[in-house]
Amino acid sequence: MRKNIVAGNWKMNLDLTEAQQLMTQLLSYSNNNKSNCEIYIAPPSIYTMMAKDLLDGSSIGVFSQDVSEFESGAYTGEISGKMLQSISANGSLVAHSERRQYHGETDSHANRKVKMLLDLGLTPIYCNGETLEQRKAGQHFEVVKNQTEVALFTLSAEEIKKVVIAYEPVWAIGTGETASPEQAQEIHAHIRSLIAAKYGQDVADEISILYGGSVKPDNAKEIFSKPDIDGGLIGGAALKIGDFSKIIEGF
Ligand code: G2H
Repeated sequence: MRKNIVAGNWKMNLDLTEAQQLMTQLLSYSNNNKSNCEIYIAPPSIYTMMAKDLLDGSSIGVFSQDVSEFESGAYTGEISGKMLQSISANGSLVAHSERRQYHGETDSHANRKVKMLLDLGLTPIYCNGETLEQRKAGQHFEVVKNQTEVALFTLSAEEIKKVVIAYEPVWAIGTGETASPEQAQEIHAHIRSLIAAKYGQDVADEISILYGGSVKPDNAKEIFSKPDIDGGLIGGAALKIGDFSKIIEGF
């Protein structure tokens, strides 16, 4: 059956000393952790290799926060999938709403990035979700459908099974505003039903769909208890070991 996952998206936070300290804390935490989920972190790219080194031999996987859609070449500031593969990173977030908002990323970009990661044997965590305006206009089901179809539905069944999806309503990101567990569950079930309609229920049942958007220690357990919510993509609360570990223990 599908995996439970808690992934920490550190975004553009922490200096070197703070990042090292948090990785060391995560390492000792993971040695004693008995929770029923996989744990990943996505630190800023400058710390990705350090994370691989410090967490070597632990159960914590390392992701990039973004990856180029291109293989190599004159793309200043970008990181390629092959580079991630060469440091044995697990994969990359793709199309996080902050990449969409500040860097013009679309689901067509996401589609190419997802395919490129899969071809390299890496795991994409593909992010989608509606804005506040779209939710207020009652368009959230349609928006998420379009996003999912454009980004993922060119994949084969074998490929899409390896994708992790993170539903992150934009209005709940870093705002302290969380989708209720019921609101999140209905979109997760919707995404799974879209995949089931295209690829079959067996394929849909294998895909982990994470919720992201102001997940905190006090709401994680209830969110994770929903049948179609297989974990969380955690931002602010992933920056403190106490908060992150309590969220993990929501499983
Ligand atoms: C959503 C989430 C992590 P936060 O962006 O991807 O961040 O938990 O701070 O809302």
